Amino acid sequence: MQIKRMEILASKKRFIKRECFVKNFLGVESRFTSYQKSSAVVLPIPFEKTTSYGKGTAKGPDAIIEASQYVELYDEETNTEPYRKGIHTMADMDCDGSTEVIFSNITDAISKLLNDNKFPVGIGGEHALTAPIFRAFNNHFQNLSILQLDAHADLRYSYEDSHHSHASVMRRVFEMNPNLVQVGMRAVCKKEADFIQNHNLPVFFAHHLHHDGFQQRIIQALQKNVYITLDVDYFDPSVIPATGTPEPGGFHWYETLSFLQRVFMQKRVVGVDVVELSPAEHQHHADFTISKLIYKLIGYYYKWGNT
Ligand SMILES: [Mn+2]
Repeated sequence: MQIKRMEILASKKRFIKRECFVKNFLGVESRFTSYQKSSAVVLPIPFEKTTSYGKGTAKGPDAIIEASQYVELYDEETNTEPYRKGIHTMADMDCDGSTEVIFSNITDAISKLLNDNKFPVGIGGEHALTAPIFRAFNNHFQNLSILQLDAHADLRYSYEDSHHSHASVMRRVFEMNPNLVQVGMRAVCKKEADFIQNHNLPVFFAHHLHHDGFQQRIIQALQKNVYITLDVDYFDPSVIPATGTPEPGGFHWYETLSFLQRVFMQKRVVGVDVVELSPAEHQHHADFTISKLIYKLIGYYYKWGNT
């Protein structure tokens, strides 16, 4: 497979050769990747400070970009070649130093993208980074919801003495903006369950979702503008085993795509992040699947998004 793609690359000369590959999502040539011409901008954020079980999310962005070199550029679902509309890849966010400084840099970087009318695509890294990303969206947009696809609610007030934990990230988000719609939960603690009930949060638990009509009920719970955060443990571990806190009973490829398509068609999706991939040896299918998912999201944005 790799050899075949390399032959294609060499013969069509469409791609940057791997030897001089410099962190470009999909590895396409520079006329498709300039900042100026691209609405979609990929921002790699290798932030990892609070992962509690399996580790390795700091390596997620590299693995996603590496795997993206093998993603087919034509998308048969939308009959489009989204890369032709431009996908710019930023340099990695610097994730050394204090969490406060890193978070404020993340918010600044996203704010700049939004001021430039970009469609930010954050790739993690651990889920904690969604809070500083969302802060920028929340400052920028009115009527904004956050749609969280995740196995976990991440609503703990704090976790292991940290307010910036992956396990409390959506509590921080909720404090900024209560328009939180959670999908796919199948591991919540009692306090989170109480919090969900007390605040009457629209939480679509995994065991609820295999009934007809659930997709539309979720979409009805969203405001006009939607930011999507996708923790890869939302997927079933058979789809994505490479994540720190896997939970059985998750979601599969096509049901996820059909749901996300509906969201893009019916709402104005203003940005996304995809977090918590922990690349593992012999599980490169997980890296590839997440790369392909990100390309799908960009494709949906170009096809149905408000560009
Ligand atoms: Mn999460």
